Amino acid sequence: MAKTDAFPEIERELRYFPANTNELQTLSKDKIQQFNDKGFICPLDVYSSSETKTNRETFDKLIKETTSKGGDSYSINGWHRTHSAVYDIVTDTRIINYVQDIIGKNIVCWGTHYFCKMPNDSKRVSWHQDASYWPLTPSKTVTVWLAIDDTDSQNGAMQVVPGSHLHGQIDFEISKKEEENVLNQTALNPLDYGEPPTLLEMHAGQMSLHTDLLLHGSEPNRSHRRRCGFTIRYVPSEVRALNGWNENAIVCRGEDPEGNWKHWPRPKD
Ligand SMILES: O=C(O)CCC(=O)C(=O)O
Repeated sequence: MAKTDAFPEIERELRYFPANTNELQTLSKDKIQQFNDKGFICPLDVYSSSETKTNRETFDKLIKETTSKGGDSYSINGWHRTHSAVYDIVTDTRIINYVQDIIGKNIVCWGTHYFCKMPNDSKRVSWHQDASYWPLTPSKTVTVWLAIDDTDSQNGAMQVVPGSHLHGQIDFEISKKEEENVLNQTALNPLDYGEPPTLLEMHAGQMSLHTDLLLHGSEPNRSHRRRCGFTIRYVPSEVRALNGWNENAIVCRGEDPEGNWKHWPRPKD
């Protein structure tokens, strides 16, 4: 049965709020226009090749740690609070400069999640809107998807439906088991809501930005190469989190004058 709201008990404002920052740090006006029209920007350069190697080594350590505790390649969720190497990516000035151009100066990171498709991983991420999963209001989260490995059509790069963020909450159903969905929602008729899908191919060290109502997903990894992406969720501090979703935050730049978020310092590891 189609659903329109995963949290009917709380009132959320789910619509697209265009980026309109005055003093741009890094992005051009054209890029901001593209973000407002299409809902994403890709690719953007961040890390050098030696830094990318370090990011990969960090992830290799994290995956060892999680698998030793019974986790898998999708279990590293929210480790920015406990692991300094992850905290350092989340607060990297180059990433925050891009994010500031979209959401302004008071920047809070409330969540992170590595989506790692191992070689020949049969799982997909079905078409979905992020905001649909989150008890946050208003819907102003921007996601950084940082490529830890190269990502392309063969190893299950993320795809987006450009323009779909302008349609508010789109109906979805709870995914069927045979979909092998990493998450649990599947948007209905996704291709009716925008331009034909665009594949976000990137080299390791590059990143994309997408807004939380943009339809996106990814196919299984049909290659012998790993495809790991690190997602970082940022909001302007005025966004409110319900059901305790404000507990794992880092104020990455500026302040949180309303005290909406519980702020964590850099962990000592
Ligand atoms: O990495 C993927 O394939 C999907 C990531 C995703 O769904 C997200 O960033 O919200």
